[in-house]
Amino acid sequence: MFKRALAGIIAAGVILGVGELVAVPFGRNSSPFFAVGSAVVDNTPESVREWAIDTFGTSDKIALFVGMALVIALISAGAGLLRRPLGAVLFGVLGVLGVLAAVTRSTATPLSALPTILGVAAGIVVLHALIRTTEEPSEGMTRRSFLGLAMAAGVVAVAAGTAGRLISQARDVTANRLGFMLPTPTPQPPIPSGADLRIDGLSSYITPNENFYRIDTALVIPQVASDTWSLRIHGMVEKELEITFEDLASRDAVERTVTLTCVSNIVGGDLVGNATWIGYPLKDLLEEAGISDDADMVLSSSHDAFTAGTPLEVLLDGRDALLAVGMNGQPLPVEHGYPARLVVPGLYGYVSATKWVTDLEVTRFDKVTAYWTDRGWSELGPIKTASRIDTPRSGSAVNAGTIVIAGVAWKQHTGISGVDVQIDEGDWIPAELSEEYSVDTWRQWTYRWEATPGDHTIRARATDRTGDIQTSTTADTVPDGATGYPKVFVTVR
Ligand SMILES: Nc1nc2c(c(=O)[nH]1)N[C@H]1C(S)=C(S)[C@@H](COP(=O)(O)O)O[C@H]1N2
Ligand SMILES: [Mo]
Repeated sequence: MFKRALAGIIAAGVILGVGELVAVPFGRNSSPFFAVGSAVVDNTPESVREWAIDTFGTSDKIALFVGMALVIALISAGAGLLRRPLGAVLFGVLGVLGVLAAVTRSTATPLSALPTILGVAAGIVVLHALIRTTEEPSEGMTRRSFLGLAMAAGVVAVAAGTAGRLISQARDVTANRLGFMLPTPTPQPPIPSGADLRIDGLSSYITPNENFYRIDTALVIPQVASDTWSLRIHGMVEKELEITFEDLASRDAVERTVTLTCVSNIVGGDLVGNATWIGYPLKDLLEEAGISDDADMVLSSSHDAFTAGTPLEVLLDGRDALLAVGMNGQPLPVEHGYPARLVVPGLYGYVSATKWVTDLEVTRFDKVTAYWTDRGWSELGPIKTASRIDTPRSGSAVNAGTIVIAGVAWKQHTGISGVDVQIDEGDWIPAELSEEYSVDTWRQWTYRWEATPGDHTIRARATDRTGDIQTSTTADTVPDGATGYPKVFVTVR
């Protein structure tokens, strides 16, 4: 029993390992594991995705991989237990699903089927051989030969898988990125030191790249080299453009600090960050192509076929919507869209911040829908006024006396004019704000609280520059962003 289940699991390991190695020349999205994983991501019901992001946060991909490994182990153990040749048939059926997942990836070619086909063939041979050793012990096949064969197959699976991953990684764009020459931008006004209150436990005004949240649908980070990249601008335009880095070199780059926010950010969540981007004004590029008066949307697409629909109006109204190539003085980190992405102040990332961007189609909202709109999210995604309490942490115990409460607040492209703090059911008291740098970035705030012993609830709310107060009404992230007051619970001793 145990041996047969183990035989199934080892055979599955061989399928995945061989698949990973064969996938090397065909791109990593052709490996059965990643192809199926990406298909799962694209077809996950909204409620499950919500739950996964709430539960695992930015570790959602690791959670997916672990979950997939467990499901695969279970199914393949079952395949081992089945009467011959049913186990092989089950692997064959799973193979067909793997092939379907691989050839329907956006970057797929018919050859993307090969890793799964060869992997499954190898896996079935191994399964058959292992099970034979358990069935015919009298014909010279002993327990030892099961162990020997199992170990050999295990080694092949791990070696092939590791080699495949390592070679694929060696083909990545790390080296290309290191050689990327950032353009020298016209400097923006300096950020006043008062913009950053530097309080313990409070998010820094600028979010370092390595702490910047990452949200995307890419299981395998797209590897787009700067010398093969180009941006096509087409659709309802007078003349189609195809822009390369050579073309960009003769253009003036700008530098802009802009806060990005994810629509999946829950109240109090950390899917928000502020960076200084180097890039090229999108308005200039679009106007150069000549936009039709009938158009009202730009559908941006990425190398990995993510799409976002951005109102043209927003891209042309003079705000700092950028084709960004630099982030905090570095070329874009690969996971943040190297070599180029969009950054649009005032809109959630899912409708504006396309990473690894390669295509801008000038079109209409009544003609096309973007990736998340097809999955139940709102067509338009203006950022809602929000605040967050960074310190003290919820659930912490503090000593009575003066406690520094601090956090951030944002309403990009409108700006924040005030933040109030409430202790328990008391009055709302104005907090002190950091110096405002621009309406496109978040603002820090702080409040010194004379804390008395007991359990307390601290709430915060922001007011934007039009005088609108952040709403107390709680809303889920779907379809257009969570609302409600952030709160933390502290015990004062
Ligand atoms: N290619 C691609 N770009 C994408 C996404 C994606 O899934 N694929 N996700 C968007 C979303 S939902 C957000 S919030 C931002 C996040 O950008 P970051 O990962 O650099 O923080 O990227 C946007 N751009
Ligand atoms: Mo997002």
